[in-house]
Amino acid sequence: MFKSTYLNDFYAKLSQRYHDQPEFLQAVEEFLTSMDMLVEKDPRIQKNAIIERIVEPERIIKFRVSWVDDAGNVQVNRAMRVQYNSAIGPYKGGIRFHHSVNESIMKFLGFEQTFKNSLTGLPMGGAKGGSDFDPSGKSDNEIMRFCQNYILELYRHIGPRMDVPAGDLGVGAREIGYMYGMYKRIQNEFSGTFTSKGIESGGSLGRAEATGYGLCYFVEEMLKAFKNDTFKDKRVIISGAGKVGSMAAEKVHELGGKVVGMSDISGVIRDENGIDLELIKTLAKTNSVVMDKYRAYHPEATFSPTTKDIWKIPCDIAMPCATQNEIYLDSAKELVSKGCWLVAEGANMPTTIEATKYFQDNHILFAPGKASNAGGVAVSGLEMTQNAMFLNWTFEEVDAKLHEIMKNIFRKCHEASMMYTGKPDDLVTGANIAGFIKVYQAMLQQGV
Ligand code: NDP
Ligand code: 2IT
Repeated sequence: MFKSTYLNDFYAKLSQRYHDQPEFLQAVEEFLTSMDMLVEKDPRIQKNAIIERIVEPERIIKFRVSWVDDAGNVQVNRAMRVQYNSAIGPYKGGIRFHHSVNESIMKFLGFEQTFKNSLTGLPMGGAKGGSDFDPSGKSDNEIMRFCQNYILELYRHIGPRMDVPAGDLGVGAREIGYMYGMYKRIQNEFSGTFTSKGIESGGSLGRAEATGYGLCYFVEEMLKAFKNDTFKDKRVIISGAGKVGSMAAEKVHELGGKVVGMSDISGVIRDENGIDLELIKTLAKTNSVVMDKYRAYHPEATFSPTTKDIWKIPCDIAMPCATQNEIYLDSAKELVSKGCWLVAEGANMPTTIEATKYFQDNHILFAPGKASNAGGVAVSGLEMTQNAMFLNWTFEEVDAKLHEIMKNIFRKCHEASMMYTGKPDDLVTGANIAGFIKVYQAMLQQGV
């Protein structure tokens, strides 16, 4: 599978040990493919067991969360925090609430977060946490009680210089507010231990927009470098109408592109006039799913209840912004056959390894999530800075810093791609190597 026998032996053992963790193995396999040329060139990697160490989380904390629902019944959920790597800064990464959360998913996310955070250039280690608690259909009070009980255990393991959680799938400013409120009560200090907080609670302006906007800034750099082009008049499709997808859509429209398809768990809307984002925002205030309600206001649009039908819509640019493994090989083929020529991941690992390879073999420009969706955690880093300094930057200041960080991430990936593959556009390899090097150097400096 890999050119290096050392990596082949290592991966064979890893896949035996973690045979029941497919998402984790997928993320590691993708990463190791980029390590092939590096381990050959630099024997210190093998000698210091850097790969063996970087692939194992430093610590996994697993716990039970018990809470009482509105009907008075006691409910039990499973939760964990994976503190992956602290070589370059305090553990940092989101919290996910979704029924699918398990150790495999938490580990793949924490692993990728380590390199993503390194790419931002800010001093943040990698982590991820979550629970199989599903906020959809729960009352506000139930969500508050769950979040408070979750923190009753997690508070011991986090802190502004230890581990700083944030939002992710199923966790937004409301959930962060309840968690931070409980944490603050227990610790009796306003330390900003969480990011993506509400603005009044010490959050940063621009954090809510950061992942989606950052994704578009990254794509702008790709368009400029590889096509001497811009978003103007490009047809874009975006899966997921959550925090990342909706903000990406907003920025695409602002930059002159047209979002012609969007999805959520209820299905896919295709609107050749451009998706009505104001309507989606209004519907989202009172509905957990919105796409199935869109046609009542825009009968000219079409709807499909099958989420993967989004990849059948002809487009120039596809932005998967929902969840892992949304684009399998069949959808990749569909996209390419309908004329898509750029894919940029807003979600974490939304493209399978086979689909990614298909895009690369067909010369589709491809932006890997650990680089293209790093804007969210980058502004989380800026939120930590503002909290530490006890001041607030304006939206324009934060957005300008985000823009600069995304340009830098693109430049690092582009340069590493050129240096290690001889190709300018292998951003998968570029992101893996550029993200790895800083963490690796810090691990060498700090000894075993
Ligand atoms: P949200 O919970 O805000 O939104 C997720 C969206 O995806 C919702 O619209 C949800 O629909 C939809 N969705 C979930 N599963 C599917 C599916 N199988 N098909 C179609 N739509 C689906 O999460 P975020 O926007 O925060 O996160 C989205 C992705 O981006 C995740 O992979 C996350 O890890 C990643 N990410 C998030 C960052 C952040 O700062 N928030 C930063 C970097 C990456 P519904 O509401 O109907 O369930
Ligand atoms: O996947 C991600 O980068 C996030 N969910 C954001 C993490 C953060 O700490 O802001």
